[in-house]
Amino acid sequence: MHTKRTAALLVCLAVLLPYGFVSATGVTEGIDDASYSVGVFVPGVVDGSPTYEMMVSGAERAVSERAGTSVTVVEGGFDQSTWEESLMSMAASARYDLIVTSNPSMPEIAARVASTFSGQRFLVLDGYLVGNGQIHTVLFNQREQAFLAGYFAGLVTTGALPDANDQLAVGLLAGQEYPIMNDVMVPGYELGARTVHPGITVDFRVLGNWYDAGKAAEIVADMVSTGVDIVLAIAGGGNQGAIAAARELGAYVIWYDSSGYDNAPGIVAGSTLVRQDEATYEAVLAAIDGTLVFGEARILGIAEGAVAFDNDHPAYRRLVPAAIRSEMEAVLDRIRSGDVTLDMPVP
Ligand code: RBF
Repeated sequence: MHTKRTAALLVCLAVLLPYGFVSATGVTEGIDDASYSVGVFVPGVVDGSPTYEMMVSGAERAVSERAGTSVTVVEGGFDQSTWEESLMSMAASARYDLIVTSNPSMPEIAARVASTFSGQRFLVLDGYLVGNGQIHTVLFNQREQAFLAGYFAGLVTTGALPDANDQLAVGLLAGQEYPIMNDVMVPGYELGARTVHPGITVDFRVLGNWYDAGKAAEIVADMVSTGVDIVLAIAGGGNQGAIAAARELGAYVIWYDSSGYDNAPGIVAGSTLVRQDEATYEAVLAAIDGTLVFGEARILGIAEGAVAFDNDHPAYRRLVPAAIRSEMEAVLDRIRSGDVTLDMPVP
């Protein structure tokens, strides 16, 4: 029990504590011994990766709305073999009430760390794990999302835009292969494109990392030289290379997770959306307020407003004719009404 003297001392300390604090591993905003401390572990780097940018902004927004809470962002870098050790160190520090992270490989890694540190709780976005009482996961319906991208690619390659050629080939550039990419996203993209025209082929290429824009540009240039006129870019920092090649060679790019038109108006022709910022914001607030259910795994899609196609941006409206914009609206309605069903397989 606190005496009056220790209570007075605590008030003094709270007043004296510095606001804003830079650690060796990341940037902390707010006071260091906050009543609720959130650690964001980025498996990669934030800059250039839409899902990570949204995770960080969502966590920051949640913390800004609850007095006495703080957030620390730790970038794990591109050497995936070090991620588990970094996450172990974060848990071992006992600094974080909640560790937030994102990508389909993280639930398994978080589960191993959780079994070592039984008091540590995790929120994993863009991943799926049900029944672990220390972990809450939120996955987006990537079959719906990839289908929307493929449908738009199909409309473009069949002649919707001026730089489309007369071949029925569309591209997908991925940073690396992983089960959801190979089993859900590539087939979802293909299904979307072939719903527009059954003769469309998908040229699927793998960059081999999430940062090399130079190599991405070479790969996309090669795709374009074989007849591809639109490429879905899911390659983190590599996406900038896809844009550069498309600009030089007269092709188009589809952005995947956040609105991408401002990256290259007229080149980024379409953009699917996932509301990872909202999902992170809401789940972190719930965790702070004590209402987030650990052990639960959610899948959010078009019906929940968590997956969408950005058909409002001025650059999109300028480039894409009204008839094609209407076709995108119509396919979204068909999915919403259940006329087209694209269930996300449970990983
Ligand atoms: N997406 C990125 O944009 N940047 C990354 O650095 C990144 N790293 C990933 C690492 C692994 C091991 C896996 C499985 C996926 C990664 N992704 C990355 C893909 C990301 O989780 C998501 O599937 C795509 O961004 C599409 O939403």
